[in-house]
Amino acid sequence: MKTALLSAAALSALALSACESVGLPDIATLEDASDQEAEVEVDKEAEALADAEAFIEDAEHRLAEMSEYAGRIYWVQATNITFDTNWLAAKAGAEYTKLAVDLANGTKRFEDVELSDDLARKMQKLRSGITIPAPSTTGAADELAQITTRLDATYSTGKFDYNGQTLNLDELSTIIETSRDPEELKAVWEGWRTVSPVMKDDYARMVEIANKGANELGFDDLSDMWLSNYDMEPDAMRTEVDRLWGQVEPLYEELHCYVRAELNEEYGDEVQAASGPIRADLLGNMWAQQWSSIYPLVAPPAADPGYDVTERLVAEGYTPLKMVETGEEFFSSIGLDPLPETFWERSQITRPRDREVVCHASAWDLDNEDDIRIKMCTEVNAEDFHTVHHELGHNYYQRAYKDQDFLYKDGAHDGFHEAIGDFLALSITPDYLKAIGLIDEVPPAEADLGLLMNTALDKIAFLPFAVTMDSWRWSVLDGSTPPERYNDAWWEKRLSYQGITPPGERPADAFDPGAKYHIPGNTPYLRYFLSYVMQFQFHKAACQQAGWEGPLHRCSIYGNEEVGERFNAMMEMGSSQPWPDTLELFTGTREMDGSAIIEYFAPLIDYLEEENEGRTCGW
Ligand code: X8Z
Ligand code: ZN
Repeated sequence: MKTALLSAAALSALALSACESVGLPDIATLEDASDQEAEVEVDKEAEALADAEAFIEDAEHRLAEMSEYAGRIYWVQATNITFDTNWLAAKAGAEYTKLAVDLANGTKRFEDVELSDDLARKMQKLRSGITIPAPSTTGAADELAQITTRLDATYSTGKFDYNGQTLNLDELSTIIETSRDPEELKAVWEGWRTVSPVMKDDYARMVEIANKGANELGFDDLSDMWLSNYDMEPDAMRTEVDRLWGQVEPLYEELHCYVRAELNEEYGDEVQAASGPIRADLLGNMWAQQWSSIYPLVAPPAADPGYDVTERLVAEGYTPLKMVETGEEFFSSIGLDPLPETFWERSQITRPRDREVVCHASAWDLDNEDDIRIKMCTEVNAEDFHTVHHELGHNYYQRAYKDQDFLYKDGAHDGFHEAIGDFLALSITPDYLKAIGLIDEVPPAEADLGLLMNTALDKIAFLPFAVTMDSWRWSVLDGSTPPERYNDAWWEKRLSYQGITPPGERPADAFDPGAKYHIPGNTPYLRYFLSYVMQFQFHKAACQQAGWEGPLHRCSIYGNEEVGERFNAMMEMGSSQPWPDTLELFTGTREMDGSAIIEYFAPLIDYLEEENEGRTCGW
């Protein structure tokens, strides 16, 4: 997700603060000597405060301009990767980093000033909000920007020759999703991972530079800096992640146990043993992060919902454009304004045939007014139908907080941003699909297990994957995993959290983390873990607001403007207040909480526990 924004409100506040500081000395002249000393202090304080206000106003103004300038260059590069657009993106990236680092360093002179909550919050955002900071040493920002651009472009243009054809990631992914031939799966899985060894030295150098940047800004290392963006101390946030993972881990273990047994039945002991970890290439996804593609292999008997969303979309003649229009219609149904005309003119909805692009889906806000867009390589299938809602969620959030000050034009925290669209997509229930004419009949209650299994394969399987991603990255950033251990540490964590293993020994030069977009793309991943917890909290709260009394997985807020209004009120707050306040606004609770997931999947949990009886679970 990228944002590029401009705050017009910034300058008037600057003028006001200058007036106030000019007025104070007159009052001081009327007082006696000791009072005057005190007044000098007060005067200094007031001056420092005015200085801080002016600094923030200026920072917001400059950042807004820079983010629009860099954002438009990034857009051009991401939708047309060439030598020249990479050059431009690296140049703009370096300029942006230099400005952001300058401003972050600029906050240091206000460390001892007693600031209003608002100013302190903005200072903190300036100090900790740079994802990959450079130190202010000459050349560092330029080198860093060249590395990050190269990593991004290497990933996005990655290919593998298979069976005499040169295949890109979409094509390789389709094989992983649909093939049931273990040899083919292994070849394609290993093949995609040939794109990343070349990234490893760049990655290690990037970590080295960015940690220097983090140190300069007063952080122990970059992992601490990333974890400083949650309105609590980094260590408290780490504990929070452990707590949330602890809430859902037992459910994941049941799912793992059940799926392993089904795969053992399908493929036999030679390919998938009945105990120990699961082979990563058998799970229907290039990174084993969402498993719904193997639903047919693990479907509970006699619980068939009677439809397959991919088949239905194809049968009804859906195009990528129609999928996005359908997504927009959902947001409209809860009372949100339609997307602007420019969204349709400027978005990239399908992969262009004639050039290289960054296909990984994203949502953009180019001008902080209305220039919101998505960039996708949409295919007509259930996964992309969900992704369309996910991306639109980012765009609707961006538009909802556009009247906030520049530094507050952001999610309450990054997990909120990821959760908006997914939360709405939880309302893609059979009732909803019938309402939009995609299916003719709503399946009976007996199909619930099938529906829940399908959702769990995506939403529950994802949780330990998300934990793995940033647990690995934090260990790299804090130095506990040095470059020579990058790949081994990756698989140790994959095994420990997910209970999965590669299909064969990994080559000595492998850099498997680099074969997942968010590592070369430097997108922190904790946000998705938090989102996958919170979207169920949002869903439960919304269904309660709607007066829904049935099972949570059958509840849809489609068409509910009352819920939409409360939801929009939460989105409008942006990041202007601590996230617990914003969470409370919509859900009535101040804590992230995994219990809504457990409630949502309760019938499936019973089923899994029964099926797993007598099996030794774990790995
Ligand atoms: O990267 C994304 C979105 C863009 S923010 C498509 N997601 C994660 C991923 O693909 O790994 C959404 C789910 C997790
Ligand atoms: Zn997203």
